[in-house]
Amino acid sequence: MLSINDFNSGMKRDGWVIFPGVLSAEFIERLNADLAKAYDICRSVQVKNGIAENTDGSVHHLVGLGDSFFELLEKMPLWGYIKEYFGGNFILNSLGGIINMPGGSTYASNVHRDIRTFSGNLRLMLNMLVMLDDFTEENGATYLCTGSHLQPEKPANDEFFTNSDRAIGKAGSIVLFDSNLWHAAGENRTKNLRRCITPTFTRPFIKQQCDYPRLLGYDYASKLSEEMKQILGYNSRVPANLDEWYQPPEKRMYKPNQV
Ligand SMILES: O=C(O)CCC(=O)C(=O)O
Repeated sequence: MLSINDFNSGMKRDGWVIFPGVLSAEFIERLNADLAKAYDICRSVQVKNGIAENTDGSVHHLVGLGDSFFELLEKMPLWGYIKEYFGGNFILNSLGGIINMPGGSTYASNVHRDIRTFSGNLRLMLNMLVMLDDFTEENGATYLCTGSHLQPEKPANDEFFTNSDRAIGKAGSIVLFDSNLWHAAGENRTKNLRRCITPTFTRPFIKQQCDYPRLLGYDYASKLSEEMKQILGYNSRVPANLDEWYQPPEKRMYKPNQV
């Protein structure tokens, strides 16, 4: 595993690092089986709500859509690096995935970054990309514009696609990248799917893309480890009335150490 020093210098200089071979083949198989079921569920809502066109191959909010996604968070060996990146506590901002289909493209194929406001050296958000298939140039390995986490303006497409590196790795590898980094999914020129899970993390004071504690229910906290409560956002909830607000520190919805 990467040393913390190498992680820090890679993130600072390049804006991204890769951890090869983090997940086992057996676990990847279960993640892929759950991803297929989750896709059917997400797709039916995308179609029902009239947003089918640009969302093909995308899944969102996998919390609660399969046991293996929970297990991914419970067993994740990279929390220490992520805490180092933020310099303290952090939470899950979103838990989605991309099924890059042969010849297909999603909104993730456009050059983009996942934080709307460029935050420069202020670290507000981090992307994770969990490879569920081998990522190759042919099947659309993600383009990562190395060093562009320091660049507020979007690069022109030709400059971006000429100069970017590719996130090439075996299934089970994990990439972490600064959310200021410009990136895009590549084109899948093979006959097979190229799948990944794409969690994002933020400092705890930033709104989650979906309110996971409310999705799971506040009572669900009793089933969770301290670490999972932290990551899912149970320590940084927003009180909705005076009774929830006036509480001793240990019972507060927004705990004192969520800076
Ligand atoms: O699927 C990919 O290669 C890119 C994923 C992506 O753009 C994202 O996670 O924001």
